[in-house]
Amino acid sequence: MLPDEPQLLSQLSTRRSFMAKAGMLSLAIPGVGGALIGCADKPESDAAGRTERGEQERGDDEGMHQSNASSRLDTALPRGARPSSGTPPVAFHRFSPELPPLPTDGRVRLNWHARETQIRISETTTVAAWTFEGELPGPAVHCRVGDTVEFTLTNDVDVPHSMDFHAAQIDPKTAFRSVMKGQSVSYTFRPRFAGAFMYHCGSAPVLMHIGAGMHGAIIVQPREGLPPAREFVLVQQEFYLKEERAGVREFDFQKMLNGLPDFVTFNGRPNQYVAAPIKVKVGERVRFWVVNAGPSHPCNFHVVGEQFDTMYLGAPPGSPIRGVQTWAVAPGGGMVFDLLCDVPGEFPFVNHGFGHGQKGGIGFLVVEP
Ligand SMILES: [Cu+2]
Repeated sequence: MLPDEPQLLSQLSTRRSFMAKAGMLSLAIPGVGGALIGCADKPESDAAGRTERGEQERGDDEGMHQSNASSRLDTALPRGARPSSGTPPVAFHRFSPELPPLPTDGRVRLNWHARETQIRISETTTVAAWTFEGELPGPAVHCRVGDTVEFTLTNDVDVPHSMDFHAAQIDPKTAFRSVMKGQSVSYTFRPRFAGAFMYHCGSAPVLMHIGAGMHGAIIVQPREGLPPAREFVLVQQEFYLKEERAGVREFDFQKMLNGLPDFVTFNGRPNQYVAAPIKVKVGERVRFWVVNAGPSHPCNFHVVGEQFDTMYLGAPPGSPIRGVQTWAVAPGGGMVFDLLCDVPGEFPFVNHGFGHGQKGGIGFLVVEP
């Protein structure tokens, strides 16, 4: 239960409590909740003026930039994202699993915003999400080993946020630091290894920021390429939600700690690829880039009626193993799964930890003749 605002204002005694209250008060102000501009698989391209690895910052400093490890600004966050007044929910839409195209010039320019967005994840459920670019999961990023990723995060809301790319090797204290409302952090990196990598907000408590929606996938192709395939990105996420209030369900930090999710999803909507399957043609090779955003449970990836022709333990095309039935993708991890669709039919892809498959971690791959 949240205290009323006069009570809040009487308690603005420390920076920590100030951040708690500011975060909650802001959500009652129309417009602060964040407008949607999200697009699931279309990175923006207007960042400019970057220098080299993680050394640049923008915006008002005032000692508010802190590494996540030492940040004490974020301890209010277990209260969760509240429904924001005046901001209509984002209508239900299928999250495209298609891998977006590679950049043509070896550079990916991402100018992203941290926003609070109400997102309808099923016919009956709208969640108050914390997002990158108003989407859940955030937009999929696609590049090659050695490409240059120029990234800027601007925080539009009062809760501090940050960005941690698992595909980067960079000083996290500088690059992955939290930024306050109206501030930005910029850094540049060049992925060293191919693979399916997670990105996420790393602000404390990380469990809340990942669990409330601030995560996604960066897919790094090897320079030498992989066999031609139909390529899809699946990000698994667990949802831990409070009861509905004013038509919206907030995220529940205590439930996250307890680890019994309400839903488990691929790309943020339970069962969405049951309702609208992924379709390919017989004879095609299908490649699933699977990232497990967690925050806490494995993704035991399996395709019913199929076997993985090849999967890669790391840095594809190195370390291939063949004939795999199921592989557990760890929270914070990602794996690449190839299968040859030489038999027509409807093939469920599931989290074979079936409690979680039952909670929404399932979809259909339809192989058409
Ligand atoms: Cu965050």
